Amino acid sequence: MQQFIRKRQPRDTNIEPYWDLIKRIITESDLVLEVIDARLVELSRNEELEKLIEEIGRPFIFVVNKSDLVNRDKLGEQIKPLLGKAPVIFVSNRNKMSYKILLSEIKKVFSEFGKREIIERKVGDPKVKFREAKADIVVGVLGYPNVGKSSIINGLTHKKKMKVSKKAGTTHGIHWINLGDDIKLIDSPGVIPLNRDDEVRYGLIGARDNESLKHPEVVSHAIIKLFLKQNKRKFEDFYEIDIGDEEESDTYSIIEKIAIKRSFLLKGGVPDENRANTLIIRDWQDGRLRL
Ligand SMILES: Nc1nc2c(ncn2[C@@H]2O[C@H](COP(=O)(O)OP(=O)(O)OP(=O)(O)O)[C@@H](O)[C@H]2O)c(=O)[nH]1
Ligand SMILES: [Mg+2]
Repeated sequence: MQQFIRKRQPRDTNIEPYWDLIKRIITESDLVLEVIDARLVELSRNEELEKLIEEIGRPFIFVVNKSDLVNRDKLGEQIKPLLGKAPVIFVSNRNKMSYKILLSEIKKVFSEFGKREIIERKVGDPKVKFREAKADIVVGVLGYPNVGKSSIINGLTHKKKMKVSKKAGTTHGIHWINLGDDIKLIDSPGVIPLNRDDEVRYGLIGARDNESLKHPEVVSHAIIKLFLKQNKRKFEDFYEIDIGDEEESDTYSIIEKIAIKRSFLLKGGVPDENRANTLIIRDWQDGRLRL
């Protein structure tokens, strides 16, 4: 029996505390911002998180970040599944106005049920542990790693309060940040559990960079597929290649073309696909390659 207990799957021990942390942040919050990557609306939202927010009984807003990296027309189509569940606000760190719109949406949510009511509800809620949380309106910011949670907090407060970087896992622990006199924001590490084997999601969101991906080629193929489906022309222009009338699934020959175009060649003139894969992932994750 003892042995059986010791043999517990490592996944169990990793995932459960993550959900505990998320639950705690939601419970402390009066409103939750679910931050999503505009390029990958479906992949970067988490319906389990939304269910939990609803169960705990808090309103939330979909904050579709990095919207500068996506063509506006395409975005309208992508966010359709979100409509009707919660308000959807587009933001970008290239557009300061977008944070003002987000702030007015946050205030609108509160004006609907009033600050007093929030405070009364919290004082009576034994699960809300922080005294400061009881006295303020608290907005929890949640989302996958690297979607831009800390950037949004900096944008809302007009200050570089939180460290931002292109490396996933920048924020550690919970941080309380003042926004004006009566709103507190909670920045969180991107701890929404991902399936460990879900390399594509990790890679596309940028939650794992090229060096830490086990199979970068799978991710670069997924990026190409995304463009073949949504904006083939943009991909062709970016890499100055002609994909032609080839089968949509023939991502290998596309990678080969990129390698040749960039003169990524191995001995004997063989295209260096690995180098091309790395290039595509970096261009995508750093936001140079846009949908
Ligand atoms: N193009 C573009 N890049 C953005 C935007 N917002 C954030 N980024 C970039 O995305 C990367 C991640 O941003 P962070 O704010 O650190 O993301 P996070 O969700 O706090 O990440 P973790 O703390 O690691 O979970 C950084 O390189 C930012 O510069 C945006 O609106 N547009
Ligand atoms: Mg962060």
